[in-house]
Amino acid sequence: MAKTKYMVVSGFLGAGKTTSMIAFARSLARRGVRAAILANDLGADNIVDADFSAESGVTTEAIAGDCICYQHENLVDRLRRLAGAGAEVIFSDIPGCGIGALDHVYIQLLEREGGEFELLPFMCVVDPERLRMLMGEDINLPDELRFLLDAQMAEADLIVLNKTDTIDAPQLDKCLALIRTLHPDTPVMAMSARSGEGVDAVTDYFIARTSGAEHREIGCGSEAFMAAERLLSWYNRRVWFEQREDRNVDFNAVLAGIFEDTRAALRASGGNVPHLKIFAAGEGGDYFKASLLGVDYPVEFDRRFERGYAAVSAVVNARAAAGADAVGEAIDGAIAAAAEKYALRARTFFLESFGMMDEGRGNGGRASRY
Ligand SMILES: Nc1nc2c(ncn2[C@@H]2O[C@H](COP(=O)(O)OP(=O)(O)OP(=O)(O)O)[C@@H](O)[C@H]2O)c(=O)[nH]1
Ligand SMILES: [Mg+2]
Repeated sequence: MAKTKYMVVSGFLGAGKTTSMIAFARSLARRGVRAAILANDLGADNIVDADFSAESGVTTEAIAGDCICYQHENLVDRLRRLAGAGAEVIFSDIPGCGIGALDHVYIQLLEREGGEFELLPFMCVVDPERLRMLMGEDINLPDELRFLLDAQMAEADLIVLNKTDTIDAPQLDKCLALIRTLHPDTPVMAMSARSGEGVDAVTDYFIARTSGAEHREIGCGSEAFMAAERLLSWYNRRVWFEQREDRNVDFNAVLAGIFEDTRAALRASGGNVPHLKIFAAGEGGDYFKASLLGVDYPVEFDRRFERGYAAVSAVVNARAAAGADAVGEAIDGAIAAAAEKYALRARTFFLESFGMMDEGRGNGGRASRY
């Protein structure tokens, strides 16, 4: 029997990893190849990307709680399960601030599972807008984050410039030239996961190749890495909004308001949010999913509700360049404002919020006396 193919998709927050994995899975489905997504994130639960991928019709499992780099047995279990259920190709992403999966996932899989899986080229997805950071431009993100963007490309076997629908031909050339200058030995391809342009060509490329899976020195754990991670925080919340008098509340407006109020509060406190996402499921396949890729950009609605509801359960995920407290306050305030404006009761059933380098996150809940 053919080995199950496995590919890690890395890339900065909001680069389009999830959208790309869905697009690749569809491209493979058109060829009669069954693909699955193992959606990875740091939070314990309530991950927008997992819900969104599953709603998009691709077999999806979530592997949460930490990066796949640090839960090898669990990762292998999940891969075996998906393979057992018929997946011929499995994609998994890593949290958008992460590096290190080449060592911790690919090389570990080779060493410990003895080539049970065929490792496809390690992919890094890049957003042209974020690439401006490496062109010396200010896009309102801390300079320290440049390290991550570049290290992610340095780790990859294949760099995919995504979102080509957002740039013109000269900008495309400029982006490709920059990537080739920074990483002259790495193949670069361009596509739009959203429009589909170039997706089949990228799929043709990676499906026919394997990764060398050799260690590369990219500064994992370095001071530059720590400095970038210290600036980032994660926030996940699931809220149940309900309204007993009106069965047709316009939740598109409610959720759009949460984006706008969060944006305003973070602007006022000087923070930014490289990726704020909200997912909410309606009935019969109806759902809402939108993303904000920073306080200076418009909200992108991947899908709006087709009808009104009396109540919805919304999952809010923020990956912010701001302190965890500031992000929490901004979103709490936005949710409270939405509830008040639309006379909704808002009940929170899940909440977690942490700075990437917060001591209490890593010490397993032990006490300190310093
Ligand atoms: N215009 C355009 N937008 C895209 C494309 N690919 C993704 N997006 C949008 O960019 C936003 C982020 O995409 P995701 O796929 O969620 O990005 P991600 O890398 O998985 O984000 P994180 O998991 O949070 O790091 C969404 O609003 C997508 O619809 C593309 O090719 N073109
Ligand atoms: Mg994602």
